[in-house]
Amino acid sequence: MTHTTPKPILYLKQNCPFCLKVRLYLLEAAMMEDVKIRDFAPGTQQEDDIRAELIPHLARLSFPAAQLEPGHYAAESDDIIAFLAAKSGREIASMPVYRNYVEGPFNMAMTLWKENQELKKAASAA
Ligand SMILES: N[C@@H](CCC(=O)N[C@@H](CS)C(=O)NCC(=O)O)C(=O)O
Repeated sequence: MTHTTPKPILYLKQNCPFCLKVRLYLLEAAMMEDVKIRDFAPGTQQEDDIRAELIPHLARLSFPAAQLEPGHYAAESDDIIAFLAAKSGREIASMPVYRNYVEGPFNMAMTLWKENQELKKAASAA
């Protein structure tokens, strides 16, 4: 990746499972120096400032979010990773740490979260 254009800016919430996908991709692809990370803890002034900065640029704000290129914003972890993968040329298929996280703990967390939502809905309807 050349640095003649500004580095992508990544907005990452601490301990967020979707943001961890992006962090793992960056680490395994050795891309930490190719991006600028704006990291924040939930409930802080830093979070309020980042939200105020991003809201005008995104139809729906969630984290991770990124300014991939000047004026080009994204707020889907898979879109952000696809952009980084295209820049790095690193195939996700050849990245065991990233894949183990996504296919293991990440998928498990998503499955349990969905099940929990359904159980809560069923319990409140009973
Ligand atoms: N589809 C999104 C989901 C991301 C998501 O739900 N992130 C949570 C943080 S863990 C979030 O942003 N929640 C709403 C918020 O903090 O405003 C992605 O894959 O990037």
